[in-house]
Amino acid sequence: MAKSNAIEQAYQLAKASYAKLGVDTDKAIENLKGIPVSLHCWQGDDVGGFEHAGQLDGGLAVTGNYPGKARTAEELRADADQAYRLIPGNHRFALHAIYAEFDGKKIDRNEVGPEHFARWIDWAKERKLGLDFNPTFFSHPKAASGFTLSHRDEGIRKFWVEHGIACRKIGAAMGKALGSPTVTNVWIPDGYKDIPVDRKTPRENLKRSLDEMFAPKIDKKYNLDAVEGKLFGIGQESYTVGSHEFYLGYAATRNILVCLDAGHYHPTEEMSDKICSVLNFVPEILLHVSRPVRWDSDHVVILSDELRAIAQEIIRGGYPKRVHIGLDFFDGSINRIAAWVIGTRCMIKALLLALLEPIEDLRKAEAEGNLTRRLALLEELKTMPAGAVWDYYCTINDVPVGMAWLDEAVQYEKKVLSKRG
Ligand code: RNT
Ligand code: ZN
Repeated sequence: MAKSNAIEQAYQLAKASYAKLGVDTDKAIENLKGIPVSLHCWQGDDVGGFEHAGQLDGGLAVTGNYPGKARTAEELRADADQAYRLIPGNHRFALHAIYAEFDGKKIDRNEVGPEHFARWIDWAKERKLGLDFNPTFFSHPKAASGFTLSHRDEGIRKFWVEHGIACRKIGAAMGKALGSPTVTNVWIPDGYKDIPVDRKTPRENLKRSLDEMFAPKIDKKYNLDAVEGKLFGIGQESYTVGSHEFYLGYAATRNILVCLDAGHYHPTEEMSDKICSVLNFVPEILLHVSRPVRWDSDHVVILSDELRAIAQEIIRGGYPKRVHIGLDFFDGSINRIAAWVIGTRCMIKALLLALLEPIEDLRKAEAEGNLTRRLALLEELKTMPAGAVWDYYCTINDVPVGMAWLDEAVQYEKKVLSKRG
């Protein structure tokens, strides 16, 4: 794509404006290139997967019936390819165990292996994408009771421990093949709809299961383990076994990653504020960037104040190497590729905005107690020409500028998605 003159000129003007504030836009762009975002495969097919063993459950719900969702791994890969063509930079892809390819064989969750992800790994390798992974502790007959790793039945509990171990090995195989560690994230749906009398036993079971699951040593060069807590789920309103306190304690004492999901807290609580808190106690974290609307609704991520705050915390804290940015939303009511693109472009934009702050100046003002300057500068920044820098970033990354990306997504919808019936 030829660099358009107007975009280049607008960029030069923006660069000069930012320079007056002491911000180097070229440097911001350089830094932005090095921050990958992990796109979640499950936006492409409403968390369906290819096992077709059962309905989506575990308190997860996708609403909307927009036509054209991916029905096979090939379709999902093609759709993801289309999304990546519209997203600037080099990124990652996050899979769930239910996206394995069994080629017609019947393979249960505890028997899944790297060979069932061979095509995904080849696909990622060709595109220089890193992969992340998730064991799937839902949509399965052995999860139908609402309990998995914390189950009181030893057989069921062990089954899920085996699934967890199998998935960590898959994560390691992915990380090894792609030369970049896979973050393998454990989220379980376990909990009660109504008030339990014994909150203790399931948590003790979960702790034991996790210890068994994480017992096989895997090189951190290949796989990083993460655990994701939650406040509540649909049908699990009264009690969540894997609460935040539980997992923070677990991750901190085991030196593994904790995953913070933006939709998993009380409605007035903000995930952004937790990043530098937990990084005092765990080596690295995984983020599930999502957008809760009144509940953990997993709306498509937009450039909200909270998204900006998340990016600011990562950049201001100097954490890009310790914070793995993953997305976690699913909307079946709009074009699913567009949903991926909107959410991911917003995440990248938020990072760019954070990189365009005169952070030393702001920090100095704060440290000196000059809170007037801090507020004035923060407000001034909101109307700086960041859009020109963003357009330029898209251009140098050979992806469409402005609304042109949507035209391409609509073309693909006409050519491909609408034929899916
Ligand atoms: C559920 C968790 C979990 C899932 C994905 C599909 O509340 O956020 O991360 O969304 O694993
Ligand atoms: Zn999540």
